[in-house]
Amino acid sequence: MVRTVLTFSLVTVILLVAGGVALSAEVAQQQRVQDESLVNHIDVEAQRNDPPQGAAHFQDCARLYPLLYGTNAVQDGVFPIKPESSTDHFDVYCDMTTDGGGWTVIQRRFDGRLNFNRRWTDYKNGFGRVEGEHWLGLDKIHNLTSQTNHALYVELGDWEGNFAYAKYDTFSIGDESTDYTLNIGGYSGDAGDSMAYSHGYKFSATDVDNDMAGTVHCAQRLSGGWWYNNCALSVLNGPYFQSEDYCGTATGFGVWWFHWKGYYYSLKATKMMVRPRNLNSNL
Ligand SMILES: [Ca+2]
Repeated sequence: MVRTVLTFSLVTVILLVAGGVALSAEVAQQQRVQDESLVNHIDVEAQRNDPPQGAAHFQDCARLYPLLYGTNAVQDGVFPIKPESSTDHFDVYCDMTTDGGGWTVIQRRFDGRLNFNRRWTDYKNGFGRVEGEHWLGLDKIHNLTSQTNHALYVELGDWEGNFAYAKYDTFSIGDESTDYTLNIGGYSGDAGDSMAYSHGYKFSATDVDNDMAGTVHCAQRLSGGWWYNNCALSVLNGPYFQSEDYCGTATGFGVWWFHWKGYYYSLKATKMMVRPRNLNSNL
């Protein structure tokens, strides 16, 4: 933790020296954004109606973190970003408090209000609102993770108030021509490694069967888009069950992570988020 703080301090100093006037403008802009959002989210419509004209957007939440840190404004929330390979900026939810912060959230569930049993196009483009339950979208995840080496942090919550995590030092997905093939490795954490089984496999959705199960359409059977092998050891986009509903169903449906709670425990909360891998280690 101390190392992380020191790292971000160093980054802040470097940015302050290098950024000059441009940074001051960004500080003013971001401070305005912060002032408008004393709770943990920003009015997305207001953001869309009032984009920072001519302002250089940060590529992701990790690049934004030093600015917030330098202005004592570190908090989770919605911010516009623009990855290098993106033609336009878009809003994301930034987790600035978990494991050193700087995480760009790509998936989040916590109350079951959003249906994840969706077609390819929805998973490609994203759905939900970034301040709530959402899937950021495969194209955006590809854009975020294709420029530099990225890490993935998966946070899981059960119905008893416990949390577990799985962190991967390697995470990226190919573009649509590869069917968003998953590249994942370098596990650490206390949830167990339930995504290695999906490494190297394509994404499937309810209308696209790219899995390795010849007679089964895994995304249809498990009701959620994912990187299916001969189905999976984790399905974080499956149907959401309230706590009173999942017990005893024993169907294998739900939002589950095999190595933590098995196939028959549908989780209360999930969060998947990405960050450049070298953020902490190379400075
Ligand atoms: Ca199949």
